Amino acid sequence: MDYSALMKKDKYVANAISSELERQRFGLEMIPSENYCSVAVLEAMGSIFNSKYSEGYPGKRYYGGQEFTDLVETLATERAKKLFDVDHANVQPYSGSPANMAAYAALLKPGDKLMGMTLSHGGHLTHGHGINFSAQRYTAVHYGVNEKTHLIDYSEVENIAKKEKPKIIVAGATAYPREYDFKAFGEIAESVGAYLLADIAHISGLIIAGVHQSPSKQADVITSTTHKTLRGPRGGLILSKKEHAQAIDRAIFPMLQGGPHMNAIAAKAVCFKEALDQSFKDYGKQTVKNAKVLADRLMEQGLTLSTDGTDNHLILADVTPKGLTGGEAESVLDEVGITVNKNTIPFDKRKPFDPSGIRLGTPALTTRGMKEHEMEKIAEFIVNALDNHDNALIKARIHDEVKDLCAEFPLYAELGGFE
Ligand code: DSN
Repeated sequence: MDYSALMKKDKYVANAISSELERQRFGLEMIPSENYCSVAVLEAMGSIFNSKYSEGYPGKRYYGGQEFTDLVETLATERAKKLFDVDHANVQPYSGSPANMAAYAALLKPGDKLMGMTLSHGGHLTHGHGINFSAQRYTAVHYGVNEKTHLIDYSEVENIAKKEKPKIIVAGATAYPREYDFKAFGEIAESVGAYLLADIAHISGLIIAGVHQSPSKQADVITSTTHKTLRGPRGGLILSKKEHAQAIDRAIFPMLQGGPHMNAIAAKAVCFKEALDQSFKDYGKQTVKNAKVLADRLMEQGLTLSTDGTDNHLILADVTPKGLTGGEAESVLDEVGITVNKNTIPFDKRKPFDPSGIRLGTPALTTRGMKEHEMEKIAEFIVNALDNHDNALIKARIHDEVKDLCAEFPLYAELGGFE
């Protein structure tokens, strides 16, 4: 990509992008909801489709000049259906929260009961958190994880569902390190006459890779973002059974959104093409292998992990045994070029703004080409930095080692620089 026009027009923004590129190139990005999309995806995202309005759907738009928008939206939709083996796909959601909002709007009436995982155990704001539209427009009830194991206890989910009789059950989370049993969720939903919504935002890439089970047989509706393990542009996606197709499409447009972001849809089409390739399956498998090695090494070196490990791309670690809060650990790791996020751990005694844990993962590192050997090194960097959080010399040395490791796995070499 050539940034010459931007550099001429606005040096402040150009400098910010240039600095962010350096930060990404020479840091270890370990926030599990982040990834590096391809330059092809970036090119589609930054394309002239940005300018086009196209309210409606292919073949039925409210503006003229749609021959090429129809083409890319149809490509994206058909590829999404093939990838996830579903009847229907809507590629217009701006992101994951609007996708969930549309799924509820399609299936529920205001006041209906929605049952999702509680935020403090790993659920998402849109799964019925009190300050979110999902609890204000609907009646929210929750399930959580077991206090001892931190695992979803499906018999407990069933008991709550039987007692509460929700109209919809949401399966999915943002900080659950284990595989979901969608078959169990499906049976529970069916037994109480509820719809099942699978929010696979975090694990969609792992499902495509075949390392996690797909909810496509059980779920009425599936929502996802496209930028996490799926490694595409910022955006959302809704997949559904045929019988919900019309309600989903109407909920997105005209109920909740106006003009779809056609540049993002073009970029989603590219991302889905990449994900249909065998190399994406290999990527998903390696992401999980990497996370398992990282988890094992972190535990060997004294960190306590929620559920004692991981089945997916993410790890939830209690850092209080190292004498730090989650917020402090995030800052210490930032200082050595390792980016993670502070995170509540289930049954946390601390407050959400400075909880006991950190959440970290392997999607972005795996995209760079890092494997098990690098995960072992990174586990050492992390533990060493946390153990020596007040030793500036040791932290500076670790930061140098982080930069050296990053240099071995060049990022966005095709983008060049801002020279
Ligand atoms: N913000 C996302 C995450 O980090 O998991 C969830 O929407």
